[in-house]
Amino acid sequence: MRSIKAFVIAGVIALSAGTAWSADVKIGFVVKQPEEPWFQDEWKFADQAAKEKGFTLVKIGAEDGEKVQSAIDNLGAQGAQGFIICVPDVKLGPGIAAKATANDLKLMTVDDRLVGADGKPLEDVPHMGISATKIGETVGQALVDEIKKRGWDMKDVGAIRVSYDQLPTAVDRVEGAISVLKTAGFPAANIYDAPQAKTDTEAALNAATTVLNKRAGVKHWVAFGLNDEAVLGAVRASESVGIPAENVIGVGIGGAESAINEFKKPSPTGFFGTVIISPKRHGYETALNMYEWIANDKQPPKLTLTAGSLALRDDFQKVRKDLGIE
Ligand code: FCA
Repeated sequence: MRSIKAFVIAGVIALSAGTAWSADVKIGFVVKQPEEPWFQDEWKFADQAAKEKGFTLVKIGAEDGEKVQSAIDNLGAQGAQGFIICVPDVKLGPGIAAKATANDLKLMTVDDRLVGADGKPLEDVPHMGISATKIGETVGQALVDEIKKRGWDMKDVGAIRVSYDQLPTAVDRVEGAISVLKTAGFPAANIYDAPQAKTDTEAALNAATTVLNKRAGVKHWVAFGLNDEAVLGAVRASESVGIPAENVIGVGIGGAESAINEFKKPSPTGFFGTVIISPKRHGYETALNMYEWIANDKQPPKLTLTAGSLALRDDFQKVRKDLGIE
């Protein structure tokens, strides 16, 4: 009798320890630009994973290296077991990895992959990013198709490469676009670099305005960059210098609210299309991977690259529907 009772009690303790465990899991989700719709969406989907699995998600915006450092210490102090991060600067890689280890936190990156002192990716840190070159090529192809459709002579077209070359995924994206443009006969000399100081619309607007002012004689323009914000900046710049919308073809990457709002405007702007990428995979799946790692010791894949789908002003609703997005 006694032993049965002891057995039952032991069972109850084991059970309650098991249920307490998932509630004890705390995961950080740190992003470099919390105001950007893409990151808002990532957080939204990470929250969904937290709700489903019953863990706590701590969302932190960290726009610079110092904020990243204090975010990690903060997560450590509140007893989190791991975090997912999209860093403001990939060169912070070794410092972030060291700080995570010091705080006994598991580390995964999303969107932007950490690099070491040699500029090579930190391959031990599990990462989910977009298939940047391929998605850039999709952008380039969309531009080429539309240039042809409008009957523009490529030698009369200028291309704004809104660039952020300190970020490898940004380089891969724009170079993907450029390779397709060049193969289609677009003159390399007509591609103008517009380096942005930050990856937001305002910085892109400033960078593109400089290019447009220098090349005031160019009639037709195409624009591409790291994300929708970059291309929106270039489109806003073209408007501010008085270039009619029909003379501009901008194709972004993202497909979040900033792009959708643009498509919904009653008269078309130069923002012609976007390659829709998946905040659900980047938010929900990374959070779930981290949870499995902490709770069940299941290692996340070292590298996952997600795909994109081209959506134009005319068909974005259908593309979103096909992708299962509202
Ligand atoms: C980078 C960009 C974001 C988004 C993400 C997938 O972090 O800055 O806008 O495109 O990659």
